[in-house]
Amino acid sequence: MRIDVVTIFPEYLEPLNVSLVGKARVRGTLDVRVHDLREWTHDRHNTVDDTPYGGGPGMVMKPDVWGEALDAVAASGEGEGAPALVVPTPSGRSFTQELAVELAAKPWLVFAPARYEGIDRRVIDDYATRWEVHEVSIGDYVLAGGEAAVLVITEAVARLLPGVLGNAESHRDDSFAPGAMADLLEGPVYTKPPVWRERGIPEVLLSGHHGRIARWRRDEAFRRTAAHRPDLIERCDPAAFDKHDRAL
Ligand code: 6GU
Repeated sequence: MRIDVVTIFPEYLEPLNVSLVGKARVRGTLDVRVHDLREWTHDRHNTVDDTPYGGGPGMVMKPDVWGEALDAVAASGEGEGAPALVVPTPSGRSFTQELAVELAAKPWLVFAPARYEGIDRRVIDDYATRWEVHEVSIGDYVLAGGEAAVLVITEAVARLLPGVLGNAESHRDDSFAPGAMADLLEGPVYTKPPVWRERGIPEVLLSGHHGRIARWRRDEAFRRTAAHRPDLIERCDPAAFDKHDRAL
């Protein structure tokens, strides 16, 4: 997969050199290219923003600069087809594991994170006539810019690429992964030593009884979900639990 990021803060994307995403880049699974938006300015001050039409606070990112930048990035991938454009914005649709899976299937993503009050609307409207465009929010809070969202989305997508996680099974019980545990958060996990600060391990985990262990994990996941995310309990399918238990 190829990922391009156009930003006025290229340094903000340095974490893409670290850990899972950094390793995927070194191995060639992921081709990440970070570009400074100001490369496509023409004035002495490298202006990327201007005052909003209709008045109001803040500044709006200029369409001409973004247009040149996105055209140049697209041209650098001649023959690869059109990329999917991802625009992080608090007014986008919610980023979910489902969208991460959808984006992980694309050969090429271009991220356009905004600062200030956002990008001139005509940019999104223009590219949407030729490219697939996803306006995405990573949660119900406001960040100073979309760069942190690019890090979040890239990590969620990269770990789904074939060969990036050491163990394909690692996906299976993920909170929000499809299957019998869909819509449940993961319960607690334990490792050695068996006693730490006088705290032991739940007996069932030492029993070697795989069916009982799976059932216990499901119950713990349910308990945790009810406590932290009652909204997810509403969505879950009791028939999936029965099927899960019959498989044990
Ligand atoms: Cl994607 N951008 C900004 N600026 N704020 C956010 C966000 C994105 N998602 C949630 N809050």
